[in-house]
Amino acid sequence: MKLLHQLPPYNLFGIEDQDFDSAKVVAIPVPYDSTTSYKSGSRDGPHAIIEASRNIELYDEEYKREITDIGIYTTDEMQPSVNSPEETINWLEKECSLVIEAGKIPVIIGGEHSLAIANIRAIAKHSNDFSVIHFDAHSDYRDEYMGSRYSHACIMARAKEACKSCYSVGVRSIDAESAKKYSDDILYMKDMRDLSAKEIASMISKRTKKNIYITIDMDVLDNGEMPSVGTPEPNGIRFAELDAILKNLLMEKRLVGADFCELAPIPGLIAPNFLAAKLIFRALGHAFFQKKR
Ligand SMILES: [Mn+2]
Repeated sequence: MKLLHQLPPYNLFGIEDQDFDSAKVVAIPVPYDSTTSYKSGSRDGPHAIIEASRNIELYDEEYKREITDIGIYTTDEMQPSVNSPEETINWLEKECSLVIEAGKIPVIIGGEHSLAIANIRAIAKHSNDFSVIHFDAHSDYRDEYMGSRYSHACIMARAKEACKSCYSVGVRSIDAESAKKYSDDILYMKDMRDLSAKEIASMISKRTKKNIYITIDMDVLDNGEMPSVGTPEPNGIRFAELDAILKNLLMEKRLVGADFCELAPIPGLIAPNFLAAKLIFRALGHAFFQKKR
């Protein structure tokens, strides 16, 4: 029964009567943070993002469209395995594959960043004609961390195995070995300071294919705007700048999948949760409402 006066349904952006068949995007929330190395709590990220997203306006004043026009379907929250991180990733990879086989774009709402591996693997199995664009304060190129190859500190090492073309943006924390090996595939924060969003987007664009997978660790953002992360690294990128980079990038590229990870909500502090929800809103708007160049 539908109430006469009811709150928006519990899904991304609180979309009424969401419909899988007509959806272009399928969001999978995964409350999982088993391998988090410093401060845990990103398992509460999906709930906080969905809660906040039910309270933002559906209308995008820039594109003069409602986000519902895209067709977004949110699944129930995926249950992580308590057996091993690898099993959680395998389970999620299967879910993402089902989304791809249905002809839709899988978007993971994290949860810790290692979840990205599942989505990247699923997409790579269907086609390897894409690049991974990775926004993160950390390089995440360690082969193994704290005994696991599926740690959130290893996601780019795993991503690189599935997809040869990877490019990281906003990095300001890296170990010596990774720096030696992977610096060609990294746009460091220190080198972005004097560039405009347009220039940054064009640098990324030149290094990547037409089809792109976007993985966003919330800690790429500056701690002032985004304090709700497990491993905060100072001197990050501003929301407005990231928004503009994504806009310019998605003017040219085609989005094949995405994840938004590592929001670890701080009780009582809701602004970062809204920021994360709005970032997803903007990213999807840029991907679907822009005239492609
Ligand atoms: Mn990070």
